[in-house]
Amino acid sequence: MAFDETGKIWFNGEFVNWKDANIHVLSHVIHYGSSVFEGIRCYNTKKGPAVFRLQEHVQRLFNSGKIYRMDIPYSVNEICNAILDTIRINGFKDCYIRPIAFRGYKELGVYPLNCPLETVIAAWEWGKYLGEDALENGVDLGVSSWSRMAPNTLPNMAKAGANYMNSQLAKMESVFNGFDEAIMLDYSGLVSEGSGENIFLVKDEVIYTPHSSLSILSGITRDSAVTLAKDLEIEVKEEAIPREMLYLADEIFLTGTAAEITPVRSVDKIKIGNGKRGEITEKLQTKFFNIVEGIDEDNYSWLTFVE
Ligand code: PPE
Repeated sequence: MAFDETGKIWFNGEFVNWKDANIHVLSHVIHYGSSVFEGIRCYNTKKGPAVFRLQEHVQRLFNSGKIYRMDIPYSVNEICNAILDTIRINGFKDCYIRPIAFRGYKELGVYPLNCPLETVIAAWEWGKYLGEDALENGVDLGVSSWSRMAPNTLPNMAKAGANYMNSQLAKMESVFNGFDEAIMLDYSGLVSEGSGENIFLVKDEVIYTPHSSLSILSGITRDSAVTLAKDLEIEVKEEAIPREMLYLADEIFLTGTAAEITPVRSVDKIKIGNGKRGEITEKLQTKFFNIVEGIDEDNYSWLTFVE
């Protein structure tokens, strides 16, 4: 989907025109992938636009920065407010927000600390991540031949730009093989996550998802799905999941800010359950969308209203 280039982007504390939000080709980030970022959604609820779990996303941005010794020169609150300002100035109701902090232009060489740290917030309207009918009919997954980064290589808990080179390899492979999305295993062969989503499976009414030491990003939608499931009195187990457990699941779904809660209908061309969106998946989806659309009460204070 092409960008609408008429909007404004927050660039180190000032709003600039979309087309003026540029950096030099010798910026550190371009050569070495030195960035940390977030993806956040704003929903047009019945009571006006509201950002989903704003504080948690911004806190994760700072956590990612901390891992890479990036001192973001703003407070969490300042970035939260800048995000709300970015939505307001662009007049968005429904949008995807991309805050990013990166090492800028000064010198090259792996050692990054002499380069300035730049902070940017952009927003645009981003529809359904895995296609229009994915939320209803589900997607087809392929287990990737690329593993997720091993624990002592790149930290999976940081949402860093460089991690997405791994994601791109897996995503391209899956698309060339005719799948919608890739699922990656960790270095030891256990189920980890998608190129841009966490994964859940349902077996005999119990929900399973890989625990945090299985090379996953600790997804905020993942946390939301766990919370909603527990409230619906469905048992949730965070544990190690062998690949073959995917094939035997009654239901599988993916979670992510962009992907929201997306059902999975097959893995490696093996039909999951009856090949349609499962009952528990649908229950969680309905609850999730009812909250972000402002139909159900936001009992968890997940929404920050833009007005
Ligand atoms: N794992 C990965 C690797 C990942 O990129 C995401 C989000 C998640 C899990 C889910 O995290 P959360 O959004 O907090 O529930 N991926 C973001 C980027 C997608 C993109 O293509 O860019 C997103 O969904 O915003």
